[in-house]
Amino acid sequence: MSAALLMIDVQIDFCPGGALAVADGDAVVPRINAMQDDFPLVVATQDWHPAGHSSFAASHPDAEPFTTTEMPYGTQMLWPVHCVQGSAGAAFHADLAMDRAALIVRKGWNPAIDSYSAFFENDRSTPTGLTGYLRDRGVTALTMAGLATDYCVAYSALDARRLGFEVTLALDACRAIDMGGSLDGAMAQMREAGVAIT
Ligand code: VGL
Ligand code: ZN
Repeated sequence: MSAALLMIDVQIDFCPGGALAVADGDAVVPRINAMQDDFPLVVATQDWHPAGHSSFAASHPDAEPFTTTEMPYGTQMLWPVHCVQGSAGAAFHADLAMDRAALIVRKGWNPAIDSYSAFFENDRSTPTGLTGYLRDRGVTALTMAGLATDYCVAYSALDARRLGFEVTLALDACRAIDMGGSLDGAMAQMREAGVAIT
């Protein structure tokens, strides 16, 4: 069995002061840094949207952030403009140790489809390529940490279980957006799917 640490979206825009700030989001940084040496492989994801991305409320006439719209692939939450490719807010938190990251998976770059999961876009079928990378590297067990617990972390954990990986959620190294019961719902789904929560 080979294990990998997946560091999810530890970016400026998801930290206090950022465009889509998660409460206490930067608290994950020292925790994730401290975990890295326990893993032979470290992989990071980076939310990476083109300007005018379809998940931004500002890209839809009269739409407010944190409302939903129907996309061809299903219901999509509309977000404030965040993690625009090359912007300061899209950068990893400056204190996040990145030297050991063997791979950075950028996601959400397709203008027409959002991508919460590290494995599939929000149509739940277009792959990012991470599955093949991990399988090629002999990885069978994944530990996940980062932002946000109820969106990108949860979608990644659920997809990873579906793909047959052992999944552990390092809950104290995650922080949530937690809107309208989204955290409780995500935690229930992850427990149901067999995600180990520590
Ligand atoms: C995320 C909303 C929009 C996340 C990314 O990283 O959880 N959430 N884009
Ligand atoms: Zn995003």
